[in-house]
Amino acid sequence: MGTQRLSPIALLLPLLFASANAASDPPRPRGVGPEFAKFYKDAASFTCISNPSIKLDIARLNDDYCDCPDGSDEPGTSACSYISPLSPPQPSRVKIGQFNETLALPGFYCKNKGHIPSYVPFTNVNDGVCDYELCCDGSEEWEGVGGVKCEDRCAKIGKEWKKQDEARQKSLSAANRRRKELVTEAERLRKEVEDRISTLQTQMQGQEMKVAALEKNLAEIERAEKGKVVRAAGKGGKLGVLSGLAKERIQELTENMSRVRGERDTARSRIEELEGILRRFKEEYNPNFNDEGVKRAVKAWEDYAAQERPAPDDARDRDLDELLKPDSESAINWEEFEGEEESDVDVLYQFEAYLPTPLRTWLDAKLRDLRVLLIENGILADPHTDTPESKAVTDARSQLSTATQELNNDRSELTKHQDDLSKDYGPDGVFRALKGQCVEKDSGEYTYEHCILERTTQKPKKGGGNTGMGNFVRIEKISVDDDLPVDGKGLGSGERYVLKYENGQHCWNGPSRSTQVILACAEKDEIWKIVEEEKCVYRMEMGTPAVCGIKEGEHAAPPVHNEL
Ligand code: MAN
Repeated sequence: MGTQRLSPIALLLPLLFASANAASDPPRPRGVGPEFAKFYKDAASFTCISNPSIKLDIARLNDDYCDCPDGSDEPGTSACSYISPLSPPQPSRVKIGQFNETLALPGFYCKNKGHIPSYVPFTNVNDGVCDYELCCDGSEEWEGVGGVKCEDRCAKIGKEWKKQDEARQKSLSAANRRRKELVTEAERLRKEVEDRISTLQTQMQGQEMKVAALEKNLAEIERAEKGKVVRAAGKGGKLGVLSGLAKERIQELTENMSRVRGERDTARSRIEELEGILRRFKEEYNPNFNDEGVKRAVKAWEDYAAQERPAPDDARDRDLDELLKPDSESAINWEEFEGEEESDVDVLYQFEAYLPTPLRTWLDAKLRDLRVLLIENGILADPHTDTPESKAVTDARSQLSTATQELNNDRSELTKHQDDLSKDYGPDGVFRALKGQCVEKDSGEYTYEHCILERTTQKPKKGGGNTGMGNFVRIEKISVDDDLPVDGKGLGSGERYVLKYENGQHCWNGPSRSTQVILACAEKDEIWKIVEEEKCVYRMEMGTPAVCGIKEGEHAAPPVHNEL
């Protein structure tokens, strides 16, 4: 079998279009492809392709003896197959006129009529094995070594290939369509972020103005509060102070009354208990024992019991209960008095009360300003230093703090979205549409999960905790050169996008786990293969339509099941 590492399809493809010209070419020596025909036109002699100084008699062409250093005199035999092959067979790489020890030709040319022409490595020529994968017409076994006879199977293989190719094209179109959808979706998501940014920016402008206004409002209220003349522990003016004191005193009295009532009740029940003891004593003592002390005690009890005593007044007790209730109807509504600024009497003696309202307001403001100025300059004592903040200030402060908090929330959301817009989401931002979608694959004792642009995880099938194999860090590109498996589910060769995941769970005696997910075009998202390349360093190969048709290369098309 071939020494070259390319798949049959890869070897066939370069010749797809060359075959169209083949019919018009003059007859060529055995094994020569149409693109090399020009070197073999002379009917009398042959000049080695890479060594024009070596000219041979035409009889030495395909005489099964290697004369040219580049093997070009043996296009139809394996005589020069020991020379390093061109890999991959690209005619453009032949450097004319320069001596080297590389074959000038990509291999033995099979016309493969009915299918696609192809080159077979020279080592395969006349080796007694039919290489139908590359040479469906069997022409590379022309000598019949060991009696081998390779029939022409191009019609059947070509038909099958065509079917496969159609499926491949269909799959490619589906993958490209899917990619287009993904790009559209990614654009929509990006637009959503952009829109949100502009909404937030407008919202923040308004919010900034609101915060500034509330700051001003708070400062003004605080300043105005400073200017208030009468302040004390209670709220409001003198009446407020009085009501504050009265409230405290009533509170104290109520508490004490409750306590005293409790003590009275305890004493009452003790007396009842003692009276009961004495009553039983009188009934049960033996009068025949002439005990003077006992007789005196019984007499004293009879005198005590005969005294008239007022019965407990239940109605009063009920009144007392009502009075002690905090929500009793007769309870005083202190708040009514707390808000009062000045008493009517105060107002009566206030000179400015007799002024017209506008003038009074103006004068009041001036007086307050003067008072604040005096306080701020230490000439008057600040009456507010040890008094609690007024409700007006507390409300203004809380409004400001709510508005500031809202502004800060908007600010951090804006930063998050702006950062997001500057992130790399791959070609055409396509991975934005796949972010957070998870794909799984079983492999060995684990199920592996890849949540796109988020994380990779190893989940033990037999139970136990999951292991983080890395969190998404960036997108990179690498060059790969792999054999493309028959089912096409592999990387092939060319530039490939890689999603890098790092800083996963720490590996005992090793690094933090990391994963690189190498992507190739496929009709749907699927993990093809997982390898632990080194301890805790993982490599996943994954197919996704997101990378289809981005880079011209062998793997621009998605894989199809290929049994050629
Ligand atoms: C677990 C898995 C393996 C890893 C070892 C390292 O068993 O995460 O992939 O090699 O830990 O101790």
